[in-house]
Amino acid sequence: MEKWKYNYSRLSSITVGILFLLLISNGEALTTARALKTVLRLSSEVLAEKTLEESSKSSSSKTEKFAKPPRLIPEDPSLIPSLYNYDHCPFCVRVRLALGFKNIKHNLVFMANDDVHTPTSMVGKKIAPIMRFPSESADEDDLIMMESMDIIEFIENDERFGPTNVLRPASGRTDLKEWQKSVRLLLRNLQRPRYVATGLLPEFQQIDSRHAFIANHPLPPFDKAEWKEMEDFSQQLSIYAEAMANDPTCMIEELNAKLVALDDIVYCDTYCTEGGLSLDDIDLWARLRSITIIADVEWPDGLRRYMDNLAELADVSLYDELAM
Ligand SMILES: N[C@@H](CCC(=O)N[C@@H](CS)C(=O)NCC(=O)O)C(=O)O
Repeated sequence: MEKWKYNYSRLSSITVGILFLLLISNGEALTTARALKTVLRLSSEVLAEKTLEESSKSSSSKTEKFAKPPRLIPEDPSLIPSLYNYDHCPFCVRVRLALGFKNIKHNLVFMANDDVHTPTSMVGKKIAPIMRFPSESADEDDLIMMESMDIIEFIENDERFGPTNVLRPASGRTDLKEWQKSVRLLLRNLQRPRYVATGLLPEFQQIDSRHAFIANHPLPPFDKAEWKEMEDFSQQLSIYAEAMANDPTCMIEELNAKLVALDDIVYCDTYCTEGGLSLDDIDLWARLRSITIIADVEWPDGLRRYMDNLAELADVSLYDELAM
């Protein structure tokens, strides 16, 4: 495992190298901004790695601060587990968060949204997330699991995946659930058209996958049955096109107010429920990540730090750079 660890001095020289390239290049502002962000991310990874080393040296007393376990990488790369997922899917993001918090190396397999064969061959239906844990012996089949919370429970309770039960259980708080419910339709209206319109998400790289998503995901006020009853696909397509063409200002103002209310009930900028990082964060952050695909949303400072801190801790990126 040691040889996979970042070497501090090597990473520093990479950072300096990227900064140098930035200084001598005449690249566009966007490219420069992105490269700078990469430099900053790499630098913060160096810091995180150092902090981790320091915290493992000092046997500090139990605090609410989450101690990320050391990187877990199987010696045999064929044993690295694979998560079959869609990038936009909050249930998939739950699993990515848990794997990230636990620092478990994994393969991310982004399925096309119209790919029925891959998930069906593993679990008998089209669904994501699906996790495949390769078997260690030739006589045994790989373990294939679906259901986000079952997968998380499995990796939280099995010592092969490092320290167990590093996340606190779900608190059962109803305010967070109610908040999520209160924005469900609003977010559906804003997020769904953007997922396909960016053309950048891995599951929507081809027209068939974008059309499969549109055919299966109604926009309010239509429900699933009304959507399916529509005469032809061009009707659904034009509703999506209209949703992108319409001015989103009113909906975004409503969302901004909702985020202010959420900011009040999120406990601090590293976890949402008093006591420490928990399954509440797995559920809430996975949903909130999707909001970052919407441009011009005003995030309250504390909530924004919560988003950024957990993105960094779990190594799951936000959508800010492709927001529209
Ligand atoms: N309860 C499941 C829900 C999974 C789920 O609904 N996934 C969606 C994607 S977000 C899905 O695969 N839907 C079927 C489809 O897209 O065809 C879990 O927590 O894993």
